[in-house]
Amino acid sequence: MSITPRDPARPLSENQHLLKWVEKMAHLTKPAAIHWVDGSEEEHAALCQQMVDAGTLIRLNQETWPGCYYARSHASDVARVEDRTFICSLSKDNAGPMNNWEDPFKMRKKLKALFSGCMQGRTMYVLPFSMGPIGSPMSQIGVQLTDSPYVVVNTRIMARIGLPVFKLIDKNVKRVVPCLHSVGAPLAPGQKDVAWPCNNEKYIVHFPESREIWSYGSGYGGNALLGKKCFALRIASNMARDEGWMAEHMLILGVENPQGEKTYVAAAFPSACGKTNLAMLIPPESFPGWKVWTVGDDIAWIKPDEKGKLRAINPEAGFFGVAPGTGDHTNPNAMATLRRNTIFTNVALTPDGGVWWEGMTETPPERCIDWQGNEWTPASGTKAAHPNARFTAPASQCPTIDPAWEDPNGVPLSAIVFGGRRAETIPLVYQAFNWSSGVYIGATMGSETTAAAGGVQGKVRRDPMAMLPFCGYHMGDYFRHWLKMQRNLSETPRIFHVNWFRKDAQGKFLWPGFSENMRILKWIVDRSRVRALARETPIGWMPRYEDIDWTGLPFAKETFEQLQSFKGSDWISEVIGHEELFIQLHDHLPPEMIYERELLICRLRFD
Ligand code: TSX
Ligand code: MN
Repeated sequence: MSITPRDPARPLSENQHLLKWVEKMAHLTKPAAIHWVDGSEEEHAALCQQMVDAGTLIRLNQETWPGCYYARSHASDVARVEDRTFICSLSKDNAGPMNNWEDPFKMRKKLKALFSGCMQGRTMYVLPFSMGPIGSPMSQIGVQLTDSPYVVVNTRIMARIGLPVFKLIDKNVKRVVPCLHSVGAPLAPGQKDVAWPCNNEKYIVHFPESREIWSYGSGYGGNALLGKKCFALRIASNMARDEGWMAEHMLILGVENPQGEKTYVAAAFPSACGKTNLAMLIPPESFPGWKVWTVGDDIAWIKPDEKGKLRAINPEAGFFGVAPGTGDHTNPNAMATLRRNTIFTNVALTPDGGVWWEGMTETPPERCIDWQGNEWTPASGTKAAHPNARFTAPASQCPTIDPAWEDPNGVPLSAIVFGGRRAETIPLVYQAFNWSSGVYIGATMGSETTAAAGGVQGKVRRDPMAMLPFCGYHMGDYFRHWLKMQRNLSETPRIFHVNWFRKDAQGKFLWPGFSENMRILKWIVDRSRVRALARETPIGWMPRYEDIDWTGLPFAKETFEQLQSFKGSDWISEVIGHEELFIQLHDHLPPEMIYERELLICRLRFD
């Protein structure tokens, strides 16, 4: 008996809104075929085979890299395009000064012209996805129409997709966020496709009031995997403000002590601070019985429960991590996670059908094919992998994945950590006095641009709560929302600031970082449980030398004191930097931010 394969053109939903929208968008974009994504293993295998045949994917050596594939993007399509990202709220004021804005009516007109016939010769996939565990009260649902099969197989890792989501949609309990995506490369009849179709003109557009996403011209990362930054941060931050919860650019981890007690911490860092490394931290050997569990590495949705305590879910199901710099020395858990069922993009390909990137091993391979498809040797003088090369890996494969990572009610949050890359001025760790001073610390956080990111080396860029590129409305209103959250809480998480990147006068890192960050995490966890173990300083609570567990690490008290030191004069310039940000936001800035700044100035001693 043979089983007839299902006809992918047959709708998998009976939801009339969805059916009508799909029809309307197909009429606009003119695809050659429509494929309703069921999320099955067979469908996944067929899509991968189709992309291997088309040259979009290379199947890696299945002995050494089971279930893994490799993709090279077009050289012009390698990262999110912030200058092409728009928040099209009805009023410009609502988008705020940190976002690009365009009149939604004008933008719709522009998009309709761009999307008109843009899927000709391609298949339009109807890809349903749940951000968060299927059916969790904290989850949200979207449907992405896309002409990129690469997006489909990546979203299968990054979100929950397919039949169970269509089932939810047919129950009609939650509003569906419509997401339209095209690589913007229609094919004329008989025209041969390229390995990575995309368009030079790119638009990543959000309509916050109608909760829609339209993305055109890119097939890469956050531009194309619309559930991630577009939905889970920019649209969700609007939903969260309206509904009394928070959509944050934060990792979530659980610290377990030798008594088996678990404390959950969320942390926001700008890029290039090692968020994924912290989420997967392995405690030093001198911390027997301590364990760090991973809940998520990028996004947290946080909501008060009926007792007034904050609980958090990771809306994602996978890690879309930066490959370069990830290795057995920096993050063995990430390395174990990506050993199978992973899609690699823009890394290098080794002769034995494996992958390599800078920082993966100490010694580079003798030769490989670089991310642009050229022969590469260590003598080439170029990077084998693109600095923004990525792995897309299932979170379930992480050795330290938290047993509660898919708990529909989330995990209870005891601490929130902000951080940045700062060679000077900012101590290794300090704790905010209270919620509003913590919001001030998050609002004013900044990070030094690294040469790798293409910026000027060493200039502080303010990145409030690491949300600068991801807040879907006015940053001043976002601070107000943070402050207001306290009113619905019986207990607020403690707020901290860390800086793993402080340097001495010779430019040497003062702090070993990585596993040793466990010592700081332990203090954070202790401080979240009890009020002892700290002293009050003008900028916040700080551990004394003896408040840190130094077991197994001979660490000089003088170095620690250097790490924790702060100079009034440095901090005055720092506060002037805060002021520059506030001026930009002035007409929406909550008064609390001004008062916190004034209090900070008054507490600082001028020297
Ligand atoms: O991820 C990092 N973390 C967090 C780890 C849990 N990185 C890498 C940042 C780039 C993404 C770090 N880099 C950290 C850190 O704590 N600290 C540093 C700086 C540093 C680099 C190297 C050494 C010490 C500090 N030492 C040696 O190389 C021997
Ligand atoms: Mn991120």
